[in-house]
Amino acid sequence: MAPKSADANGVLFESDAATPDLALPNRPIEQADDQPKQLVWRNIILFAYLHLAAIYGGYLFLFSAKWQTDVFAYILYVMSGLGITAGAHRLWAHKSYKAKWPLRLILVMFNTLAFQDSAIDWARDHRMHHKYSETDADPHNATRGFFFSHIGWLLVRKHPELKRKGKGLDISDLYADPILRFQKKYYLLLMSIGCFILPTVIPVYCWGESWINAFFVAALFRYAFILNVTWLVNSAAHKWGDKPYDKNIKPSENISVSIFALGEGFHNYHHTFPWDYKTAELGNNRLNFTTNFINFFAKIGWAYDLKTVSDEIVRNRVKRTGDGSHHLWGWGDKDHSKDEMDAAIRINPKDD
Ligand code: ST9
Ligand code: ZN
Ligand code: ZN
Repeated sequence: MAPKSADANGVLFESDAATPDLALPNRPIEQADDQPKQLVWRNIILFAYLHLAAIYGGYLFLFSAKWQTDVFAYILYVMSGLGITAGAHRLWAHKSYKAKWPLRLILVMFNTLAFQDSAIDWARDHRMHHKYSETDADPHNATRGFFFSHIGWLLVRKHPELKRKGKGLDISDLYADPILRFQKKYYLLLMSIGCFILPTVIPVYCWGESWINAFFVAALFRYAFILNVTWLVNSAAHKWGDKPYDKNIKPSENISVSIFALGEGFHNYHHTFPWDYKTAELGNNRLNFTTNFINFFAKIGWAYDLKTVSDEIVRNRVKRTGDGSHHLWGWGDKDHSKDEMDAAIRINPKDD
């Protein structure tokens, strides 16, 4: 197996791997040059407004909105979150499973509520993030610091290296899907309706909420909250946590991020084996809501061809490149879940 692109800094699909435990032949590098940042004032002003409005929305969420509005905002958070995790991320960016058109339609609608740009653009940036991870061609290169990888990358022009290497990226599979083409073509209209208009109008007309509460809670607070949770995967989960699978990269296992990100914080595993539809190795999927969602649709046949990685390959990789924190290598380790311990076969057990 030879890597598709000689300068790749991370595997994207299984076919990129070149070692028996599915890594690249070369050790990843970290790189960030001091390219002057070209500020994009439109984005700076809009994001500053959004965050101030979201603080007000958070206050109204706690002290003023009707309970139905709060529940509605939570439901929108889960729906739009799944549009990112199960849709843009695991299905479209990584092709880690396939979905029949009704599921793709549901996911594209959920995805539009999230307003993180069209799924085609999201997946294109994300493929660059894996393939050229922690280099100038990575849109939110974490070696440029927490702020840059969190939100800063959306406030400046992209690095020329990204645009140059991006020309070689194959996204023909994304453009082949008419549902994705439709979303991209009418994105501005569909996103305005899904992310701002419906979330404001529904609470007002369905349970008599005030316009102010509906707009600031269900639209702006909910939107800013999901954005920040998503960005935490790029910032916090590229900085803090164990590296049981590959200690040579920044992405880490971050359970706190995972809880809010519907199962997407197990980022050291994910960057090691990005085509695994679970994005984690957990035996039980309690912290992986997205995996349970995909499993449900697999049961009814709408999701199929789910890719995962064998225990043997994971074990070999953990031994060769892990930082020693993998829970399978020690009984009673802090990460050893009670369920796993209960499920273990123990001969002549005695706890002392
Ligand atoms: C947002 C996205 O927030 C967040 C994504 C986060 C990803 C997280 C991943 C973590 C894992 C998953 C976990 C999920 C957890 C979810 C939990 C949920 C509960 N390849 O972009 P342009 C070329 S969006 C190849 O304009 P500028 C291309 O030729 C927020 N080529 O660059 C392109 O032309 P075209 C809302 C590429 O001018 C041209 O360059 N949205 C690539 O430098 C120009 O591209 C916003 O705020 C590529 N990747 O502007 C909008 N990229 O497109 C933010 C570019 O015609 N964006 N090219 O083919 C912008 O305003 C601008 O993109 C910019 C850069 C100012 C940042
Ligand atoms: Zn990452
Ligand atoms: Zn990914």
